[in-house]
Amino acid sequence: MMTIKDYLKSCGVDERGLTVAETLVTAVKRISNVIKTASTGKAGSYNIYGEEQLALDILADKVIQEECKKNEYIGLIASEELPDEMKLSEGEYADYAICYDPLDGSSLVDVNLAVGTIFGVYEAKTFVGVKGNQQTGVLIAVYGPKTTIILTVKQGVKEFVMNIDGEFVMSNDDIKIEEGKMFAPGNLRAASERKDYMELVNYWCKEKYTLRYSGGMVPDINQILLKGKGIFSYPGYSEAPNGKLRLLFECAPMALLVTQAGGAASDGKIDILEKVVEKLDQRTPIYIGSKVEVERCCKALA
Ligand code: P6P
Repeated sequence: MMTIKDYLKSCGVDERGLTVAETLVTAVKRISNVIKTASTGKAGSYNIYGEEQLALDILADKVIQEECKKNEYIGLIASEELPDEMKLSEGEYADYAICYDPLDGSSLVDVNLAVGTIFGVYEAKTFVGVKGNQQTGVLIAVYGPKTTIILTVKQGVKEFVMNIDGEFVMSNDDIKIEEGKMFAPGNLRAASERKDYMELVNYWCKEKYTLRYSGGMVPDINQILLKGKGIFSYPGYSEAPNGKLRLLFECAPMALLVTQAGGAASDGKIDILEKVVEKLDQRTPIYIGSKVEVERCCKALA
């Protein structure tokens, strides 16, 4: 059974890159354990988005920081839970920059639903000014009945499952997104004031699309990747003109995975991977999944 290291070596990833992947996988293993045992109470603090942080958010962020600080090739990190990017090293080899959402949808742990971690990997000295298509790789973890990792180094998309020994072995070597009637309509509250969104959701309903929405972006898009079809939408509206999801930490990494699997991702006008990160906390509307469905969203919602 192919391990993550075997696969990355087969893609030509060098020794430095292999250690970066190992760092992220170690963090995932630790977070997977933490979720099962730690308290899910509130941390009594707030992130820069004004969202109350849960003890798990802080714990997951701490785990990732600890692991990244051990790797001399990681010079910069940025976390959805931290106020700004953080330089870890000025070393001449510290070329890697890791941005991450340590535990996306953490409040879902309270009701025992799946959550995830999102890592975007760049070779950069700051995240300001990057575009999603400059990511050299993306790795997401899905903490569900199984702990799985889906990753790309821009040579397609592969899934690995954590086995009884805590090792990740390849479980899907050909993730492809085609077309199909499945939808994950986020921010439905926007339909109350946006006629265009109400009409689009009505279209999906009238056409008997299967509804698959959990409230967790990672498991919801993981489902589109593994089922090979579907659309996840999260538009803006008067209270949040650019929606809720973050370009750097959530949308750009997920866009690279889905695009690499043959799907698409747009903000309604331009490809998510072409959007410049002007601010680390920048939000963006996102329509991501099967190409035809993304085009449908762009036509209906632009
Ligand atoms: P809503 C979770 O809090 C999250 O950031 C994403 O994982 C998810 O897609 C979205 O918010 C859910 O938002 O408006 O449905 O609660």
